[in-house]
Amino acid sequence: MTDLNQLERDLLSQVDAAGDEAALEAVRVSALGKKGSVSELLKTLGAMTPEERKERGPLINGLRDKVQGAILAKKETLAEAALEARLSAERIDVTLPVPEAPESRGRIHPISQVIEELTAIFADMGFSVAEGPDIETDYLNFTALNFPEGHPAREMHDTFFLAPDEKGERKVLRTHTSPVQIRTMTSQKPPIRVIIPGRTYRHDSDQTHTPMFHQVEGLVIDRQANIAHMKWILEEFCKAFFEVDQVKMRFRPSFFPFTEPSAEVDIQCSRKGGEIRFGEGTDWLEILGCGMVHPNVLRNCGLDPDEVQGFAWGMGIDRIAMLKYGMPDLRPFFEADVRWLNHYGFRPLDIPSLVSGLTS
Ligand code: 2NM
Repeated sequence: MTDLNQLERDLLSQVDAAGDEAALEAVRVSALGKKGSVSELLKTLGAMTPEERKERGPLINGLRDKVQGAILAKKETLAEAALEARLSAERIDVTLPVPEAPESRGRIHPISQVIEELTAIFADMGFSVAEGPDIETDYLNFTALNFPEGHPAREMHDTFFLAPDEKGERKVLRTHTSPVQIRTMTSQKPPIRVIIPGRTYRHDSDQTHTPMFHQVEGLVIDRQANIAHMKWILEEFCKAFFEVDQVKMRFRPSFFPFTEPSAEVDIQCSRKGGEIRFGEGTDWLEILGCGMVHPNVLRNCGLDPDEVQGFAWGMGIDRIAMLKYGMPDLRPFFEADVRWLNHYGFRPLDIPSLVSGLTS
């Protein structure tokens, strides 16, 4: 006859030794499965005499209950241990820095950022953006803009000249974005309100000049567009761009071939400890040139100066970017140094707008 005590000790120690759910299941099958040791014992009850059954029955059933209970308890312990192991394996340190996604790791160049900012400001005042080619004809870059042939101003611009085309026409790298104003005035009917941001070129290179630089020019042509309108637009622009409540501006008489009268514009600022602030202080800083469009320029574009008039202005984008973002040197702008771009660049998803803030 099977020694039930021995079998119980064996089975319970097998249950105890099971290291995982699979091992425990194997023990269960070997004891309580169809052909398991305990099941086989239960089957013997049927062939016993009533006396035998009275004695052995409770013992065998008791064994079955004990083994079943032990398996259940072990199952719970194993499940807890498995959960514990998983929790510690999947533990994360929430204080670790989150790696930036590839699409947000790039940086927007300060020039692009400033172009976006000033476009948002002028768009809010009803201006659209016009663009033109970097290589222009001598006519559009100079002649149409009232620079007389052979006038020293053409050389003053330190122009990069290109080989003449098949018609013998002299091409240049545009020295300002003004040729786009000519293109606009000849292709659109007034009222005209455009800004033209873009690359410009002059043969000039030192701490504050690079042979390629950026300008934004503006143009308004209408029946009665006048200097008061121009001063308001420029003042609103400066307040919005430099993000100050008030600016003082000074208009000094100047000369440009394409405007009459012409002015250079300074804004008041304070310089303390190498930091420039606008809207306060006693210093002046030149930031743009402007004027009423010369009647000859209007005529060159097929417009009648007795019918329409207007104003225009131009400023250096690189320079206002340096002023706004405290960048002391112009040269790294165009050196494509990723370290500089990581430091001074802007996040691609922080898009400037007057609603969300130019520099959120
Ligand atoms: C400046 C300053 C003053 C200007 C004038 C024109 C045009 F085509 F309408 F005549 N375009 N840009 C202008 C006027 C540009 O830059 C310092």
